[in-house]
Amino acid sequence: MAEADQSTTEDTLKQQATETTDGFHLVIDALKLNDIDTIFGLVGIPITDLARLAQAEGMRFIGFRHEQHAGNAAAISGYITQKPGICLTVSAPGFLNGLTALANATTNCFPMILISGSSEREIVDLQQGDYEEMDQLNAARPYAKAAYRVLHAEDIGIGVARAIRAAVSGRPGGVYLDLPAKLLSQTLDAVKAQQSLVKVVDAAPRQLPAPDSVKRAIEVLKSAKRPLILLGKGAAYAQADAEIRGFVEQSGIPYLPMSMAKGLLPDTHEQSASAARSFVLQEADVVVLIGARLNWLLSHGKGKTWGAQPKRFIQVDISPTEIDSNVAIAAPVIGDIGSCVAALRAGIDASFRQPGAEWLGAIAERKNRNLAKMAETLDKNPSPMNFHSALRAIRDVLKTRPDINVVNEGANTLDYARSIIDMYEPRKRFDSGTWGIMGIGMGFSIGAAVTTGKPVVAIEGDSAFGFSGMELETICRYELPVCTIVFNNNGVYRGTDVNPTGGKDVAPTVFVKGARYDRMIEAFGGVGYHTTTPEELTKALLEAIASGKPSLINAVIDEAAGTESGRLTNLNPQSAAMKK
Ligand code: ADP
Ligand code: TPW
Repeated sequence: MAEADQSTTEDTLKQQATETTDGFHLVIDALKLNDIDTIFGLVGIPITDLARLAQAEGMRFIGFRHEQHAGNAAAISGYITQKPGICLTVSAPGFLNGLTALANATTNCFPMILISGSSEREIVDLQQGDYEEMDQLNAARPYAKAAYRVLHAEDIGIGVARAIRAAVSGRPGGVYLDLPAKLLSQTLDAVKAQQSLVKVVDAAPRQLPAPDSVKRAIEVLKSAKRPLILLGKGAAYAQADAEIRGFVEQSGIPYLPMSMAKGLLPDTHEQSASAARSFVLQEADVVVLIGARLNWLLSHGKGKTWGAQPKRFIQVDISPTEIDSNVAIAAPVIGDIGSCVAALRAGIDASFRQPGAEWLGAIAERKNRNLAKMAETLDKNPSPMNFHSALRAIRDVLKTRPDINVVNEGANTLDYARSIIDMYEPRKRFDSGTWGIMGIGMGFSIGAAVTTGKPVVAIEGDSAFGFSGMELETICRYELPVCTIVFNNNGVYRGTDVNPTGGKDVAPTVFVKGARYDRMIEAFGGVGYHTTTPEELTKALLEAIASGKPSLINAVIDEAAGTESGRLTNLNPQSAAMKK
C-alpha cells in the first residue's frame, strides 16, 4: 500500500473510532433499515428535528394539521402495504390526538406505529408539571396491540424492531413507541450504534393451519347444502387474492364481501351474492368466514339477520381467540389466510360437490329481483338530487377507472355508497370500518394517495367531512390527486330537523344551510365545484379525475333525503321512541 493511502485509511479508522451519532439519527436509521420510507406526522418539541432529519435522509415526511389524520394516513398505509405505517407526534396533546387513530387501527387490525416524543421519566413519574407532561406509555397500553418505551439510544434498534414485529405479525394492530426527548439527543459511538440496529427478518411469518383443522373444515363444507363464503377485510389485507379467488371459483360457493373486502373479487362476479345479502345470510347452512369477525357488522352471528336456519361456521383467522367470540364455531382454521385458503383449496377433491342448482337458482332469482328494483330507484332523477341519483353518477364514472381508491364515510352516504359503488380491484375501498368512526376521510385519502400514487375519490357525508376538513390544505400542499365529494344535505343524517322549543338554536343535527364546501379548497389553491344535478356531478368528477388536481365537489343533496343513522336505526332505539 502506498504511504499516502495508508495514512488515509488510518485517518478514516481514527475518525470512525471517534465519530459519534445520536438518538435522532438512530431512529431514522432503524426505520430506513427496515424499508420504511414515509412518516406521517405533525411537528413540535421534541420531534421537529426528527422530522427534519427524516427528510434530510431521504424519507418522506407528510405533515398534517391534526395528528388524528396523520395517524389515519399511517394506518391505511399499513393496511395497503402490510408494512407498519408510521405516525410521529409531539407529547401529551399531540400524542392523544394520534391515539384515536392508533386505537382505530388496532380495532380494525391495521398495522401502524405511533411514535411520540415524551417528557423525562423523572419528571412525569413525580408529576412535577413538565411542558406537555403525560404518562403516555400507560395511556396507550389499553388501546394498542403493544406499547414500548426506549430509554437508551443503544436500544433504539431493538425498540423499532419490536414495534415493527408487533404491528404486523399475527393479527396486525397499532403499536405505540415512546421516545423521551432525552433519548433523542443521547450520543453514542457511531460504529456501536450501527451494530445495535436490527433488520427484522420475516416480520409476519406464515402460519400454517393444522392439517386436522383443515380436514374438519372440509368435512363440514362437504355436508353443506347451502354454503356461503364471507370475505372480510382480513382477507383483503392478506394479499392472497389469487388463492381466495381460486377457492371461491373452484368451490362454486356464493360469497359476500364485507365492505372493505369489496373488489377482492370484482363486485360484478357471478358468484357475488351481495344483491341477495339478507336472503343468503338467513338461508345458508354452512358459512365460511375468511378474515371477517362476527361482530356488530354481522349482527354477532345471530338474531333476525341470520334467520331460523341453523348454521355451522367455518372460521379462518390468524387469531385463535377470535373463535367462539359470539357463536360456536364448528370448524376453526387458524393460520394466515394465504396458507389456510391454499390448504382448503387442496381439500376440494373429486368427492366435493359444488352447491346445487336449487341454492344457486334461489340466490340468482333474489339477486335479479333486487337488482331490478335498485336499477329502478337509481334511474330516477328527483330534484333536488338524492343519495341514489348522485351515487349513480359517481358509480358510472368510477366504473371506467377501477384503479381509483375510494374512501367513504357518513351515515346514509356510507350505507348507500357501499351498496351502489362497485369495486373491481382488491384494497381500493377504505371506510369507517369496525368502529363506524367518522373522521377517517382526509387521513385515509392522503395515506392512500401517498402510498399508492393513484387517484382517490372520497365520498363524504357533510358531517363526516367536517371531522378532517382542514386536511384539504395538506392535500393541496402535497398536490395529491384527491377528489373529495361532499354530500351536502345541511346536517348530520339530514338537514330538516327542528328545535321543538321553537328557540333560536337549530336542532342538534342541523348545520348552516347551503354551505359552500367547494370554496374551502379554493382557499388553498385547489379546484372547487358546486353541483346540484347528476349531470353536473358527472362532469365535475370526470374533469377532477382527468386533471389529477386536488379538488372538492360540493354535491347538493335533498336535505330531507337521509334517514337517522343511515341503516343503523336498530342501534338507535331512543331516537325512534322520541319520534313516536
Ligand atoms: P370485516 O370488518 O371486514 O368483517 P374484520 O376486521 O372484522 O373484517 O376481521 C378481520 C379479521 O381478519 C380479524 O379477525 C383478523 O384477526 C383477521 N386477519 C387479519 N389479517 C390476517 C391474516 N393475514 N391471516 C389471517 N387472518 C387475518
Ligand atoms: C368520531 C356519530 C355517525 S354518522 C355521523 C355521525 C356524527 C354523521 C352522519 O352525517 P353525514 O352523513 O356525514 O352528513 P349522511 O350521509 O347521513 O348525511 N363521532 C365519531 N364517530 C361517529 N360515528 C359519530 C360521531 C355519527
